[in-house]
Amino acid sequence: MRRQPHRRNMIWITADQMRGQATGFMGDPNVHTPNLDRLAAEGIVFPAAVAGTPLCCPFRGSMLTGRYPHEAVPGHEYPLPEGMPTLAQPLREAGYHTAYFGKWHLDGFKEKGGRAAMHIVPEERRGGFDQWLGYENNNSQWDCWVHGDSGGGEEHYRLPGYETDALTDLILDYLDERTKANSGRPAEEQQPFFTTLQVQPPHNPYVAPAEWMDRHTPGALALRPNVPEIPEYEIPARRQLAGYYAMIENLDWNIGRILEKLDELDIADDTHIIFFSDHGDMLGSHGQFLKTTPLEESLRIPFIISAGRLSYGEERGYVPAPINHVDIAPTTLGLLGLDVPQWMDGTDYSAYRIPGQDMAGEPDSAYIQLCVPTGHGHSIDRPWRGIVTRDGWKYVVLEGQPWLLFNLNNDPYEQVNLAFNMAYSRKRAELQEGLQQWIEKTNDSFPLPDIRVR
Ligand SMILES: [Ca+2]
Repeated sequence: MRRQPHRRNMIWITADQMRGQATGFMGDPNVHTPNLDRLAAEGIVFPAAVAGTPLCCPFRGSMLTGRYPHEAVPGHEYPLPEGMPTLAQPLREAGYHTAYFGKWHLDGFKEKGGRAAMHIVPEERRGGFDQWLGYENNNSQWDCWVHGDSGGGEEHYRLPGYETDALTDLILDYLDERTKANSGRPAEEQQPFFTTLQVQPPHNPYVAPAEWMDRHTPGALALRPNVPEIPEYEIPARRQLAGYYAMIENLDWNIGRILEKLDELDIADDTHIIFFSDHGDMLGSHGQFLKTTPLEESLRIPFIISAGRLSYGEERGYVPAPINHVDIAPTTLGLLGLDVPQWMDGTDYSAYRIPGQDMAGEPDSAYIQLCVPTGHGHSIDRPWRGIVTRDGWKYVVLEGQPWLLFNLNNDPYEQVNLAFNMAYSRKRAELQEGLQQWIEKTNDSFPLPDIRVR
């Protein structure tokens, strides 16, 4: 017999810098992702999902707190504010066992002070999870150190082999342990769990095990049409993409190992899986690399709500809502049948997955921001604010200045900027009105441009 929804388990699988376009089910011709395709086919896909701030630390702060970056983690190497509750709190109050594995990047460690992979996040700054084994930041997939406590006291060691494979091994062990802890107990006494696998691939450096690297040849890749045919951009784009796709295929294989384990332990039916990334990667589109820009390759993330096994009792299909970073925690609680605390700003989208439930209070747009520029090369050098609408428009402003206006319905590669086109001044005013509402609603502040037509 199926357990009550609130007793189901939850696994988040989170990639780093994996853009939303780079999967088989989204039509990328260069990559084979059979396990992600299976999750997508059996679950709910949000093709319009966005990283409200396309940058690690702010995204992760919002992911765990359901609050916008300006109220949580505004910029690169900013810490999660002292004492701020995370998703772990309502989960633990509801009796969940909670465990976090992998990349954290929320302790405010400054990379110029040494290698963040060797930084030990203090126990009281691990977000309130029962178990926590991970690292602040790594960027070296063959030399991945973890620090923390996976149940047997503090430990610090170098993971064997490739990061994604080794972190997945930790999750597989955890699934074994939780199943063992519940074995022999009646269903109502079994403790459900929340766990997450947070891997850094396909973040640069673009390196995967040889078995995966062998599958991709830079010159044979089909580039997005917005990668300029200029050697300075095209050559590095091809070289990076070959490794990028290898890393994604390796991650996909590891997701397959998790699905097999859930089957083996007979908990596939009882386990929700949410797959997403913290932002994308430009990889040569518009002659740009990496992130922090609101362009599609940086902003758009994969987002799937699925389960360990196909369930005919749940909704499937594609949902056009621009689900955002702040919505992940509320949606997680909603899927588990738990109340969303007042301090979370995001929207619970679980009704799209749960049969017989209707969405209420769904916004018609997502609020996107870069509060604090990183100062890194290949990044945007000033703050911006913007809005992405459910009906396919994107509008972004710099301080006191319009910047970008795209109709994604007919221009998915963002080749025509309408921000200064008089024919679209009314659309621009409408979108700026929506943007202003977001700024007010979220207690943000930003000098909007004067866009009155003279
Ligand atoms: Ca990241």
